[in-house]
Amino acid sequence: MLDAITSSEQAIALEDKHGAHNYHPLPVVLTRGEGVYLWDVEGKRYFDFLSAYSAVNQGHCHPRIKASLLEQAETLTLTSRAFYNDILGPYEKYVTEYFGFDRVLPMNTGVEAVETAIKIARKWGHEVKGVQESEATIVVANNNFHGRTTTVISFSSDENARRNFGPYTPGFINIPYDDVEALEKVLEENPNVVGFLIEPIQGEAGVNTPADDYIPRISEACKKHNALMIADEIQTGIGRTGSLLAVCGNCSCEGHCEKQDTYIKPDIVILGKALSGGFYPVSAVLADNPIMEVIKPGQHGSTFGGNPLGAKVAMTALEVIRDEKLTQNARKLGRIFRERMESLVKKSEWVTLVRGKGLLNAIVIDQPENGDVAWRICLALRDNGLLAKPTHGNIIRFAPPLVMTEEELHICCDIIETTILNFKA
Ligand code: IF1
Repeated sequence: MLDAITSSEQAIALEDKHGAHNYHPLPVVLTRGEGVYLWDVEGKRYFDFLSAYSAVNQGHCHPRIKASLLEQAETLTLTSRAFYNDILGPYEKYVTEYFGFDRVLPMNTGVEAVETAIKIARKWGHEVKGVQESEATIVVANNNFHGRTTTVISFSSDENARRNFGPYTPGFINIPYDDVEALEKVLEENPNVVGFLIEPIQGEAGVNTPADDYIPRISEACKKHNALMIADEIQTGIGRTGSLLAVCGNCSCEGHCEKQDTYIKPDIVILGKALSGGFYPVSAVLADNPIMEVIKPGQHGSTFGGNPLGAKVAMTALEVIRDEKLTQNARKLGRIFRERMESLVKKSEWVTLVRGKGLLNAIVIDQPENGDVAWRICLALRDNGLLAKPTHGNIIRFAPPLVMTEEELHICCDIIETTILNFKA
């Protein structure tokens, strides 16, 4: 029988005793979510400013996605890909048209989709580009975050995520982020480079936002050297940054926006998180025929990938983004949020900088190395009814669900401002 939780302490104690200690959560125990709100087990209400790391762009327990999940759960949940099902095909048509690619390869978690993209790029390199077997090399950026598998942590620069998990997977070259010259150099020197795996904005690194021309210039460099541009849009994609994909640049049209001149089309796009609105792990790799066709039957797959429950949920989650104009809302509210934070930077001794795009933003806290000011500000924000989490010690990421209203956003900015202006070290 499941223990009934009656207090935060009890829930925290149970996790502490029986769970692996692979996380250090902010002490708050949540029991319910609706839209932009979360409630803890004591009944206190919070504004969610993390959105489960951008997985609930559509807001918690979105009624349309919930209805879709319940309906499909009563009909058919899993067949494996040994047989066809009647939801996968319609979903594949929908998601490829939505993002403007020929084909999709459905997976479950984000990192599985990253692994899938790496496998596709390597196979393409060996079979199409003509790189000698086992020589395919993928370029990645320093301070990347692409997930937790042994291959993906092999090219992480986060020692905590990497140390003692070796031996590491070879075949990756790290270069500085937001440095086109470094990419051009590595492409010129290494004919075995088959792809450049990149986050259009580095989430884990603290919403590290590159120069405006970074994305178009890396796309050009990849084209010139016949290497695939692989965009990890797991965190930045699906409306979060005020465009459907962060690589869409300054366009906030409702679908894929190939017709816009600001749109850079990567060779491979990786999606996860908000693809299901937080209901279910659904991820996807998108590419056009000349690339995706290197994968033949039996060469890649997953028991749950492409299951009818996930496919149905994903289709509805994407419809919600479009129908509720959440991309456009993220763009509008993001501008207001950064304006409000800019004014806080001027008023507060603690906040030195705000950066980001759409509703993926962060403030930088002026604190000494190994200080705990940002952590304690997050505890104070929690006490004042707003949940956010520090990253890299002194950076606080702010990423509310995209269903927030302008009025709610101002209330949240008031909470952040009051909390920080009243904060004492
Ligand atoms: C954790 C951060 C966010 C991602 C990008 C792939 C994945 C992620 C760009 C893997 C996942 C997560 C996972 C979560 C913490 C988190 C995170 F703080 F580490 F950076 F979101 F900001 N590519 N991001 O951001 O997707 O396999 O997890 O579905 O604790 O690992 P996944």
